[in-house]
Amino acid sequence: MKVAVISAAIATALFAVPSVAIIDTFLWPIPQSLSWGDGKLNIDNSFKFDAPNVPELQAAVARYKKLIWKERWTSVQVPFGNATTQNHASHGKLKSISISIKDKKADLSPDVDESYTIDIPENASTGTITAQTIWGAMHGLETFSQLVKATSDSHNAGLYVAKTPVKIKDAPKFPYRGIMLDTARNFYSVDDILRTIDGMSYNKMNVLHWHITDSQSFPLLLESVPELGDKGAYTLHGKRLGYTKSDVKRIIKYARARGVRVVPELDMPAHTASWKGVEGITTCTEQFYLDPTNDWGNRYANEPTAGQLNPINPKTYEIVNKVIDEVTSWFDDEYYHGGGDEPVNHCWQDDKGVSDYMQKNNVTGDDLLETFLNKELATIKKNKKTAILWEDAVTSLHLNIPKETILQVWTGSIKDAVQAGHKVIASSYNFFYLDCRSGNWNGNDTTVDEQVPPTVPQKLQDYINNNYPDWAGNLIASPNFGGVAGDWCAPFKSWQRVYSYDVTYQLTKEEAKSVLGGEVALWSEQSDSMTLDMKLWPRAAAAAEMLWSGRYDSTGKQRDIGEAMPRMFDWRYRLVERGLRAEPIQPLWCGKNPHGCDLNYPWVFTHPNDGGGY
Ligand SMILES: *[C@@H]1O[C@H](CO)[C@@H](O)[C@H](O)[C@H]1NC(C)=O
Ligand SMILES: *[C@@H]1O[C@H](CO)[C@@H](O)[C@H](O)[C@H]1NC(C)=O
Ligand SMILES: *[C@@H]1O[C@H](CO)[C@@H](O)[C@H](O)[C@H]1NC(C)=O
Ligand SMILES: CC(=O)N[C@H]1CO[C@H](CO)[C@@H](O)[C@@H]1O
Repeated sequence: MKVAVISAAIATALFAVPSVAIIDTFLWPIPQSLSWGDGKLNIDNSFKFDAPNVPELQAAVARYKKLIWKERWTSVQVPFGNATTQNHASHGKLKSISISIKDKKADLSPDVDESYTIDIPENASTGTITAQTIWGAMHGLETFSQLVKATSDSHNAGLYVAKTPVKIKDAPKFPYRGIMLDTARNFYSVDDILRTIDGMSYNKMNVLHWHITDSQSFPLLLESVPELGDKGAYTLHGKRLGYTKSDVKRIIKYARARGVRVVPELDMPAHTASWKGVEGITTCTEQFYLDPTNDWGNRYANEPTAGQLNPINPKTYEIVNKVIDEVTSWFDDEYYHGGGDEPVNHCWQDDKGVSDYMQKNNVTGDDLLETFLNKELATIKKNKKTAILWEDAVTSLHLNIPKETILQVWTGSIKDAVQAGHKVIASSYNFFYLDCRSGNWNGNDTTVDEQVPPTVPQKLQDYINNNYPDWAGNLIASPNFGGVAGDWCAPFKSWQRVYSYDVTYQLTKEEAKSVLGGEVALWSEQSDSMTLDMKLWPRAAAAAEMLWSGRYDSTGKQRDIGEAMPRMFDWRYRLVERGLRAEPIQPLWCGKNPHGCDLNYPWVFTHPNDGGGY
């Protein structure tokens, strides 16, 4: 028996030394510590999980039992490594996995223990999964499902566990591993959301941040203020696109059963034009979002249409309180997202009542925002929730906001937010915005209308020619003429870009403790049911590994995108097999020719057994 110890940590070093077994099992996200041999242990037809009788765990066990027999996975990524150390058949068959849990009652909370271990001896009829909580055991079940493969791709092929003995010890690097869905610009059906939750659980992601409402629509059909959904939800082909209380309950229950928490956001006080169901609580209501000068500084809103909650109208707070009371009663998670981003002062100044008030009381728009947010935060607190806000109020406006508020950082610096005393969720648009580079949603965008590249001004060309002759040839204007097509956050964030996000970059050890994790965001101006899976997967999976396994392994070494590549390649096909329309990330040829598509010569791994091509 040969045993290769592969914590992804030392993988590169190990792959370079002789007699390392074939790399033929691709796990995602990679466990913190993993050792395996080269045995091949068949799974008995009567295989079962023995698990404590906790309903959520029993349901998970039933799900995974079904999944492994249905999936019958054979890797798409061709194995590579040392062909002289072939896997060998183990003795006997695996008849069961016995699951033991320390604390069967632990609830799915923000600080729940999600660790687990897997132990499958070489010739054993029983393997084990141990975990502190059922939520950790669910992650163990997922990893186990990834270890299981089919002997061939025929419909009734037998199953086996590759590379026994397998020993895994795993726990997340960050407790908060999220996806944000925006259901207001365009709508996603309940099924879309449930399917997204499936994908999250496969990737060990645990928070669905549901940005439910925005200026364009208010799809939440609340019972305390029904006018909001009645007037604010879209209708399409005669059907109202809204979520009832029972839809919401169904989503939360489905998510919980898969170890995923659901955190709601009703963005305010900006992004609220859709609150038109209650008259008089918004200012600059339904104006065109720009003023006639097209000057961005004079805009009424960042996106159509304009409308922002009126911060001096008592009725506004009456409605806001009712809404928060009801929403917090539907969503049982400890966290509640209060929005708070992109306030536009012009929208308030445009209102006579508000501008008179500002003058009389000598207060600015920022002061009004501070007052509004503090009232909102008090209502969230009264409902016993921990509030999250977009960072803007603190990092760019320096408002006085309680330190207990978690900040979601999308444009500013994580360090600033941490140093201001807040816990942080990392969502930099430069790494984690999955909607970027879809072109412009503005109609009438004529900026792209250029038939030839713009020329470099002669003066500049001369200067470069004279002073930097080496560069002279590069000075033909960008091949990307026509610009970025109005897309503020282009380019597209490739899976490698997402993967490379180091959320504790330049933080001290102490500061790093304030980073709870991160969240990829899919804003939906140009996404709906038709594109959802493709925009999320597999890129959200890249974030999932960074957040679960860490950008650095336990030895402090930065994880290698080249090492992740074959695993990501195979994982994408596996997500497709599991029902997610994940986007391809390479030609199929690349997975069939391991490392044959790498950017650098020579290939990272020698490949005497690359399996040969097509
Ligand atoms: C493969 O393993 C054999 C036998 O252990 C060893 O002699 C050989 O050097 C290895 N080759 C590579 C490329 O690692
Ligand atoms: C497992 O079984 C195989 C095949 O019978 C044998 O070669 C190997 O030595 C066994 N390993 C252990 C740990 O018993
Ligand atoms: C208005 O407030 C500003 C900033 O707080 C202050 O500097 C200024 O003196 C105030 N003006 C009046 C008339 O109170
Ligand atoms: C129909 C319309 O509004 N067309 C305008 C689009 O924008 C360009 C300038 O960018 C105007 O010249 C068009 O009149």
